[in-house]
Amino acid sequence: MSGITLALSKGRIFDETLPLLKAAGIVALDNPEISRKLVIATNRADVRIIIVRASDVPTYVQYGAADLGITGKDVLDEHGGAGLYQPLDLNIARCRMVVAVPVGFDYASAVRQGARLRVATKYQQTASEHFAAKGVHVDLVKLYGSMELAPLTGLADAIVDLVSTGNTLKANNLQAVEEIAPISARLIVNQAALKLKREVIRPLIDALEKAVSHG
Ligand code: PRT
Ligand code: MG
Repeated sequence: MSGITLALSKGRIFDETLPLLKAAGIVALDNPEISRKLVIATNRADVRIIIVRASDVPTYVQYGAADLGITGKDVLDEHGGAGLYQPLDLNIARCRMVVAVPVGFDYASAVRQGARLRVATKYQQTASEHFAAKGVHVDLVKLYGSMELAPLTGLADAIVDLVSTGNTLKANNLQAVEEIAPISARLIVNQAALKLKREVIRPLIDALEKAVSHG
């Protein structure tokens, strides 16, 4: 089969990817928010889109169930990136990975004193690498969402989470005290697919690269 499959997640990744695809000549024929379809045809007979959970995008591409995918750097770092070619920073869905604590909690002094901190996060890999590099001892509590609630309920002293406007932190009386990394969405490609379907995939990568730099 010479056709290609692109894995996307619903919501901001899908919404912010559409203009880039359009600039590359690809138009989705359905909106997954409305149609509930998980396989979406495009104006090109040889390109289809599948809709998967954001954190599952690297897995689909790793195993070749999708040839390409678009996923946040946050998700990619947790996955590890095995078997994935990462040719492009798409510069969309931008935000920051931060450490946040309740307003009034003196994080810097807790760190200086060598306190052991309880940190709630969905991003265990990112968080453990960050605190290990700083030499801070932490107990990580794995959560799947609404990390902002953890310090308010006594579940944790701090969180590691994504921030864009900062409104969610503010509304929950939290503040960012450390930036771990800037985050944006990346194009990922299955390495075997790149070799086997190079004549379709390479021009698509090039067109997306143009769309990013001219957008
Ligand atoms: O929501 P779901 O559990 O289905 O999956 P998901 O959260 O993994 O997917 P989605 O669609 O919410 O996020 C997809 C990708 O968008 C993430 O992997 C990030 O790379 C990127 N992105 C960009 C963000 C944000 N900005 C963002 N602000 N992902 C999440 N947020 C959340 C953040 O976790 C926090 O709860 O928005 C809240 C903070 O936003 P502000 O504007 O109040 O600061
Ligand atoms: Mg979300």
